[in-house]
Amino acid sequence: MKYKYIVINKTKKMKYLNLSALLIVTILLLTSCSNEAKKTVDPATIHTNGEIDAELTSPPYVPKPVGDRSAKKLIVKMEVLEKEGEMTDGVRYMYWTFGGTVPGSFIRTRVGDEVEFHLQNHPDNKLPHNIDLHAVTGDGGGATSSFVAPGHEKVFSFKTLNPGLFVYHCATAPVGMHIANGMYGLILVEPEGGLPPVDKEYYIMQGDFYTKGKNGDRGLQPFDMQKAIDEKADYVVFNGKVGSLVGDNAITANVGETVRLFVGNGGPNLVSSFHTIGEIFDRVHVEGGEMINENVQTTLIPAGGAAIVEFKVDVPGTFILVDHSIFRAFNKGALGMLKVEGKENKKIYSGEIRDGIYLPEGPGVQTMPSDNKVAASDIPAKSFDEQMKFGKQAYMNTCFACHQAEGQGIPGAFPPLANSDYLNADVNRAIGIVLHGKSGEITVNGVKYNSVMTKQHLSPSEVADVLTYIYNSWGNSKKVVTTEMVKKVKDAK
Ligand code: HEC
Ligand SMILES: [Cu+2]
Repeated sequence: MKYKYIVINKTKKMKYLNLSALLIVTILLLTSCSNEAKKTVDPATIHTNGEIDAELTSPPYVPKPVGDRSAKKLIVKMEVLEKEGEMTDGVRYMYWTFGGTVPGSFIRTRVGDEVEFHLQNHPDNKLPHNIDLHAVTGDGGGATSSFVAPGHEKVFSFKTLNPGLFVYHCATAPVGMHIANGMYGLILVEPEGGLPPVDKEYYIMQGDFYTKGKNGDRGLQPFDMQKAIDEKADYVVFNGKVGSLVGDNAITANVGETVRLFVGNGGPNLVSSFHTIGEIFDRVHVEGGEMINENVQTTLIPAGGAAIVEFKVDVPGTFILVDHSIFRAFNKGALGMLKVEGKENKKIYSGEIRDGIYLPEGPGVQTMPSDNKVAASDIPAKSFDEQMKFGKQAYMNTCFACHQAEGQGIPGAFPPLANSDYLNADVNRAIGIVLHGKSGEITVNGVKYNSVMTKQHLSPSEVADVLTYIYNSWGNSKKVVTTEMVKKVKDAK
């Protein structure tokens, strides 16, 4: 305001001002005025008119946009449920949830809403809980007013003053443990008039989990406090479990549509480097706030923070969502999929134009003898169950990236291992492929592949385990492969 005053005085004195300079000053004045006008509306003074029940949704879905509705009293009824769920195949976990899911139900509000929050702790629960919403201006973000024992309900209310995407979480001691068990979610506060409309909106939230057993160890896995303190996560996942956004659970869009992802990070510990393979984020609401960055490859999402990413999908394909701290994606679960259908556009992406084999150092590259280090881990598995367990781990660590979680492969690129006639026809040939790699044309279930699988760095017992796992999964012929069989093939070469 002061600045504007000085400018006006000066312009009055300068009588020789030409028309164009005057015009520029006028434009400057107008823009500074409108900027100021926007900021001077105090959200605390926005009147609410009427009362509605909030629509709450489970991930990956979000409630309807607020559009241009006026500010209202918004009733949110959120139930805390402690319930067992599946972290990944064969691994169970006791989740603590807001609304029965991890992350918790999505809450959608607009600036100036008066949110009447009912936190209900189910009578079957064992522990008290509360809620700290980062969208709240007030003591503890609501936590101090919402501490609630099983079988009780607490009510408090707050006015949404700042637009943005905010994390909410339980803040009951030990706070880290409540968060680590899944007690977090997102609340969106839309600006006056709502966010610009898009075609598809989804809700994704990353979290890190700490289990007594190692990644993949079966059974009901208790929370491991020491690993959580050491920040050594066994699982890093989107939406509470491995594979929550993979295969049939993938999120979808059609070519030409605009997509908006509300991405949060519950932590408790790890920061996410959120990235979509084969897409560039056209717009990112940095940290979920008002600042917009454009043309972003990877956006950082702090623990207890969020981002809104928006992009148009131009070509069909499966776009992989990852935490680009990439071992988390391929080894700990932080991997999802966006499936886009529609017409190809060869100008934007050609697909494969030519397929030639490129081996500058000759085939030796693929058959390099491995060093002695593997020998140490080469302890033969004892029982069939152990072979299956170790085999699955080896599969998820080395084969999964290409042959996929259910051995289904990727059409045109990686042949299936599920129900594979090629695999089942010749066990020694299969052992050879894993030991030495494979190139040249092969036909699997009637489909031709002509690609390269590089040599896999596995010890003989690991090869035996992974093949036993594959042969005894997904409709294959149930062979058991022993370390001796692998050694025989190895020595024959
Ligand atoms: C980098 C990608 C990649 C990885 C990792 C990979 N493979 Fe392959 N695999 C391929 C490709 C490509 C082919 C086809 C090769 C060809 O066309 O000659 C193939 C073929 C095969 C085949 C024979 C074809 C069939 O479908 O039955 C078997 C068996 C196989 N792989 C097993 C494995 C196992 C076991 C692992 C993990 C230890 C593994 N692969 C890891 C890419 C990969
Ligand atoms: Cu809690």
